[in-house]
Amino acid sequence: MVTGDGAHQLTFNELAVMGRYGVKPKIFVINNGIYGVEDVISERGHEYDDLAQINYHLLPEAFGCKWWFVAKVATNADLDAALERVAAEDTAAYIGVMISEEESQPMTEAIIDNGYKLRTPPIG
Ligand SMILES: Cc1ncc(C[n+]2csc(CCOP(=O)(O)OP(=O)(O)O)c2C)c(N)n1
Ligand SMILES: [Mg+2]
Repeated sequence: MVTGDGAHQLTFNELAVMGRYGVKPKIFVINNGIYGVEDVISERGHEYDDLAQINYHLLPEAFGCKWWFVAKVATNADLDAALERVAAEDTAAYIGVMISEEESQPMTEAIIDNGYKLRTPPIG
């Protein structure tokens, strides 16, 4: 499963169920620190789109997921190393992938501006 940090903040309680039943998922949490899609549907830079910073890779243990391979990665080399382990081992894996806010939005500011303005009726 690949999830964003904002989406995962609504769902990570399910880790406890995974721990309880001993399932072995491979989970990647793409952590850009924001509810990024809001850039496109409202506008950039609202504080309410900033997310609480969680050390996601510590969650599996807290939720009773024993023996999971966990990692927090911030470089391509570290991600590659984690992926190699995930591929090689028959284990549950949970990888927090740090991405900078600037790098996480594939659209230009001009396109985002245009997008949200089209959806926002003018006032008055
Ligand atoms: C089942 C469901 N619940 C809630 C939402 C509302 N929702 C839309 S985007 C989003 C999360 C966006 O933030 P993130 O996962 O960090 O992704 P980013 O845009 O930063 O890549 C959520 C929870 C949804 N789309 N579907
Ligand atoms: Mg996000």
